[in-house]
Amino acid sequence: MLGVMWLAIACLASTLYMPAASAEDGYELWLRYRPAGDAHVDAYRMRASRLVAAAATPTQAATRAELLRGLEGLLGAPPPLSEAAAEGAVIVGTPSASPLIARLGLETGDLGREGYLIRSAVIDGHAVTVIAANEDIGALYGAFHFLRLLQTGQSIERLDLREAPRVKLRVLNHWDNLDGHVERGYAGASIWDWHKLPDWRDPRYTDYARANASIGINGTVLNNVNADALVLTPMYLEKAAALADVFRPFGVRVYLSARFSAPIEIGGLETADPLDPQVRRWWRDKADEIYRTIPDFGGFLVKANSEGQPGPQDYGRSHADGANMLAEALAPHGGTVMWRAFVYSDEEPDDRAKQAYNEFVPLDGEFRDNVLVQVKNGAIDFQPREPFHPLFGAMPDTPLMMEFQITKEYLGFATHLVYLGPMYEEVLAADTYAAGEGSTVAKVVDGSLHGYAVTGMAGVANIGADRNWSGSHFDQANWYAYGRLAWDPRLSSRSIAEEWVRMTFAGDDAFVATVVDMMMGSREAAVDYMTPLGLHHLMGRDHHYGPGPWVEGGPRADWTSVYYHRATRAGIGFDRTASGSNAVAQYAPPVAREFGDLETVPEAFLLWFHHVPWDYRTQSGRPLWEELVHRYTRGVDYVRGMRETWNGLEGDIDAERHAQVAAFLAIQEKEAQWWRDASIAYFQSISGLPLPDGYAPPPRSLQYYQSLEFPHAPGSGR
Ligand code: GCW
Repeated sequence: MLGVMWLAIACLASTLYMPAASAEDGYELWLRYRPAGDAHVDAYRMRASRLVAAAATPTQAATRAELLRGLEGLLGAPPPLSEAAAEGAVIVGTPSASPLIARLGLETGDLGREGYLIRSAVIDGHAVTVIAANEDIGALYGAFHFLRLLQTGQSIERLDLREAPRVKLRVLNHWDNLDGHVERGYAGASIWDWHKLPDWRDPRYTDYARANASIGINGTVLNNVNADALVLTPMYLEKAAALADVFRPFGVRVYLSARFSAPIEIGGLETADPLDPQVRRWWRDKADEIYRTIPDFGGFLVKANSEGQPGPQDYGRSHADGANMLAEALAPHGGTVMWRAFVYSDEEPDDRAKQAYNEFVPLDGEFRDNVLVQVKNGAIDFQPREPFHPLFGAMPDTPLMMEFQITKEYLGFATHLVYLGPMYEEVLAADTYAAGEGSTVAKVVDGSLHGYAVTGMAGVANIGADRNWSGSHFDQANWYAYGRLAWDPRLSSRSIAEEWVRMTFAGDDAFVATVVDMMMGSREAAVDYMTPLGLHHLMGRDHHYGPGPWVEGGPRADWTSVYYHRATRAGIGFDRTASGSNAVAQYAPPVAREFGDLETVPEAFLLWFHHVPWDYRTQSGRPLWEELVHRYTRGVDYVRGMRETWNGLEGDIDAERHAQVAAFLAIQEKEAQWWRDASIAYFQSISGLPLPDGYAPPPRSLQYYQSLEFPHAPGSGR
């Protein structure tokens, strides 16, 4: 009796004090599957009354499990499984695994390996929904799409959807070191627990793969491009293989960053010269060994002869020589080399923005078929805004893949709410004019412009061991948007944001519209309070936290701010026209003309391409100096507005996430103000001009802002 009582008390205590089983800590990302709104539940229940889904392969099992989990969450109970068609059944699979789907004789030829269709159909007189694909992985992607329809409150009647990815390799790049530090990571330590691998496979790895599959990401580079050769030793390959096993059912392949000098460091050779037969042999043997351990290994990502990394130029060879050697080793196994074009040298006096183009364009057509050249979206380095990289469109015979940064190295780390969708969209929609009007960057990347056989997009991950994965709730949207755009670079960032808000926070239409509007303006606001009018690379030295427009001196000019803004008493901006570095000439003639002419250059790129006097009249009619101050101030105002808006949404979502976002917005406002004040104080000290009327002066002296130090800012390179 006493025992029973104790049990009862214990149960009561546990219901009272146990944290809610599904704490709103962000762990579930956009896969929360909370109950669908009343308006839809009945219709959804009728259309998803049972599930016909095989589970004979790991991918099929994952697909079935996800549908059961999702439908249970959304509709209150998992639908019963069945083998036969029945009214309202959801039938998922491939013609070879599902006799019901085979009977429909669907046209799936154009869907490829990863595509799918979702269609309302009638089988044996029963209205059903079919999710069909050629391969299991396509069916999994289709299942996630179907769940997304429910999560976003859309109708599932009369469906007729066909989807296939427009880009083949949709890859995350983790800049994770083997010691757990994440370079430019703001979400805690690396999620890879190398020390406990391969024996301990954290369940989190499965959720990572699910999340990626839900947005179509099909590859992951596990380690930093500033690579440690150790990752290629047997001990680490075993660990990588364990991760590959977890990811495989979800269609996510493992890649590794390869250090070019690995043959010396772990192979005992005297050289890493790509034309040396022993070196070539070493890489071939290494590739064979890797594929014995990881049969579906994706390939290598390489940062060579960039920022001190070893590379083929150490031996007087070209990037093509280096890439082709690795490509040759991987080719028998179907692997790919992703060779980065992020190269620049302090020994090269030319404008840093021009160097990648100068080095790579002459190599067009010299790379093996299984090499992609991976190009950052802009020519400098993931700045809040950059014009598209001039390499896009300039290498018709070499597949170029896009490299976006998801982690916000230059956009406020984890605490600033900056939705990057509009930035990605702006770059993808930019017209290179490489083959006449309409030659957008998206068409270069998806291969349609030059007929590339392989295509790819990479995103530098913002994922870490933080419970919410990305360091903040809103940074999850950037992971999401990257994945969706890698699948289809033509999507609109607004529609992606809408989907994400509905899935992540739910809420009614008014809530969604308010939050989406807030997100859509957030990137422009960051540009305003950090680097308006085409300014760039003005952040604190090394850690890149906060403003540092005064940064000068040090090991190399192109790591300073003064190199980029070139402000003097007379004016400001980097002259990249014919009278300056002539970087504009790297663009196709119509673009070069547009950017090179003060009359036509978009104001957003004014100081990227032109050096102009402080009294230069901008489009608003304000002189440049006043326009700068105006934009810095406007950026801070936008953040203040986001704070107010968000505070007004209290009660619309769970208190837990609301509170953290509110707290982070307060940090953002403080830091936006800091960026504005410090930048104005600095540029005023150069221009010598009075502050325009109506603008608050910086509250502290320039010396104060310059004296701030942040020795332990997260994410530093090492
Ligand atoms: O953005 C810069 C970063 C470095 C990074 C480098 C690169 C991995 O500041 O931390 O190194 O670019 O992309 O290689």
